[in-house]
Amino acid sequence: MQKDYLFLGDQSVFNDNYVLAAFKLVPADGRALDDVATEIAAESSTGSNVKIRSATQYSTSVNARIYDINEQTGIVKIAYPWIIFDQGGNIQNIMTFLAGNIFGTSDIKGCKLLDVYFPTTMLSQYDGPSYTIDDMRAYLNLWDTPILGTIIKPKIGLNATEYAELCYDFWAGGGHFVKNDEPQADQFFCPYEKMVDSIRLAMDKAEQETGHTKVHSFNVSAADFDTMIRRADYIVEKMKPGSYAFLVDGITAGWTAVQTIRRHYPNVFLHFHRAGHGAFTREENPIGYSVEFLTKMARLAGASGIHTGTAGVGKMSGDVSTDVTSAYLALKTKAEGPYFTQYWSHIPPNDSDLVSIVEEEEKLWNESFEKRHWDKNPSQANDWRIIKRTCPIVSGGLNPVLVPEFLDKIKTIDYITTMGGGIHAHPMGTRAGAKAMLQAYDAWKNRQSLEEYAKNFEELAVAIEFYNEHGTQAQK
Ligand code: CAP
Ligand code: MG
Ligand code: MG
Repeated sequence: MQKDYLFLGDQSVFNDNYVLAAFKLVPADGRALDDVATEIAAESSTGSNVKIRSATQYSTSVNARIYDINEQTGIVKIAYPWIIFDQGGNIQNIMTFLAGNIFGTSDIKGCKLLDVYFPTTMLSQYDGPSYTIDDMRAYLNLWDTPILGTIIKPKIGLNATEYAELCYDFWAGGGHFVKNDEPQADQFFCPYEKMVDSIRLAMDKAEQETGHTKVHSFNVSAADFDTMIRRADYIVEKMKPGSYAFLVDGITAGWTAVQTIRRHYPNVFLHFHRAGHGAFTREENPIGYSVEFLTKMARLAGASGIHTGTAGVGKMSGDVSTDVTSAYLALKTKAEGPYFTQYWSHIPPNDSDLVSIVEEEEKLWNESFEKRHWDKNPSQANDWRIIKRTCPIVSGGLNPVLVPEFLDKIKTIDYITTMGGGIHAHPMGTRAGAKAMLQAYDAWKNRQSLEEYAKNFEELAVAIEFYNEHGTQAQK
């Protein structure tokens, strides 16, 4: 037991100098919860597994502080002086403290970081998002549906021309947004620069035919930052400003890769793909962190969008509450996490202006869903006091048939959705898949059932028949 980290009932942790973290701890056999909690607090802040003699008065003053232990639930709340973190807004360093060695210590059988609270003073040290869904909506001139996208499938293996052809088919069918799949990079059968060049030609043709702007999200993850920057710069050179996003595989490429792209390209939508997150976030994992925690870290890092799951509607694990809470933590100025209410603002929560901004946002939030339309100048878009929002990217086993069910759960249109199989498995092909997707959202906008609406739209009718038989639900 390392008592130097035990501050049960300490109220000073709420004085805006501390990051607050909620862990669910399961002690190793025969160990007491409070004993193990002090080991976790020591290892995730200043100490080791034995009381060190070299601690100074100052180092002791920045010890993590356990301020609450719930013996019934195993929930332990620990406060970290936020000045212990690397200066200059470094997310990687926070992760090393809070989600580092403690996952490996033998003191625990379970250590799940469920939620985190960032104090107001700390937020100004971190980047937060720069280019957001509001900027993308303006570029696409799209205000009355989510941004409707696809992932090119097969996941990998097409040459640049075949890849671009599917982009054209989807965009010509009315789709707005295409993304590389998470492993797409510079493979010998699809050289990176040839892929970019082909996509530009396909985009130009689709824009000319449809009269609408289009967006492509390019995976810029790579072996090193120089290569990432080289790929990103080629895209900047070849594509129109606003017509591209940069996708980073945030878990496998890492937080420093995410922040490098955020800082080099503040005027580009930063797409955080979370492939690999399941190893940390799945409900069955007793060791790791929650989707809510990951989503908060991504917004702090400045992701313009992060995948937040399909609220149990698609193919990935992840329950409604987790995915909806995460989407709201990404989007809202005041958002309820599992254990903490987070204010994404540089002014204190009790500031009367912030109170009215939050009230106004809540009103706009409810209206935009009911009206099926988002206002063109969301309250927080250019407010110096507010950390811009990160938009949910909703993907994973979705198809046109699942649109109403998901909308009923998420209750906002402010997200990007990407359907892979939900477009490219359509019996009439990719272009029809895109049309079916748009028709499904049109049905929702017109408050009609899909079946009713499909009476006049063959692509949706075929999608309903096909995906009811082959879609995600049937595969479960
Ligand atoms: C979806 C997807 C996405 C996952 C990521 C895939 O394809 O492209 O990477 O959705 O999961 O490779 O599976 P489908 P999450 O639409 O064909 O399923 O969004 O949960 O991070
Ligand atoms: Mg074609
Ligand atoms: Mg994918």
